[in-house]
Amino acid sequence: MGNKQSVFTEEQLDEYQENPFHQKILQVFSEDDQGFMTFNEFLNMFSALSNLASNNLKAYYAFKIYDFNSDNFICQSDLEVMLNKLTNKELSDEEIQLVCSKIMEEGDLDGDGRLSLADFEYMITRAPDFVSTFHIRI
Ligand SMILES: [Ca+2]
Ligand SMILES: [Ca+2]
Repeated sequence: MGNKQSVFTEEQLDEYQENPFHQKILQVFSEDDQGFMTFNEFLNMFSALSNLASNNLKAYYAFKIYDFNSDNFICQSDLEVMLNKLTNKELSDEEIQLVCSKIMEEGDLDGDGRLSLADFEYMITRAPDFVSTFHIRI
């Protein structure tokens, strides 16, 4: 028993490690490709994921995280990756396609077949549940 203090409670640590997105999260919040974080990046991550973060900030980081191929758009393939991770591949291909086209229908305002950050922010403002649970659901 020293004076060492962990930033996490054990429970938070478990939740973090089991989070299927944690690789991608590290990539978003870390400037180097290896996924190592500086202390400041680490603080940024936790402020973005906390309940105190503004909705815009959460939307921004959620967008970066869901943009798996990092082309600054969330397209069909990003959505497929996201849904597969979120559901542990329990959805059939048809179901995935259905959900993807639903999301595009809702969110793709300019009709170019992919979600820009602006499309995504607008979609989120209409789904406040998404934002309020972002710190868990990513
Ligand atoms: Ca993308
Ligand atoms: Ca669009």
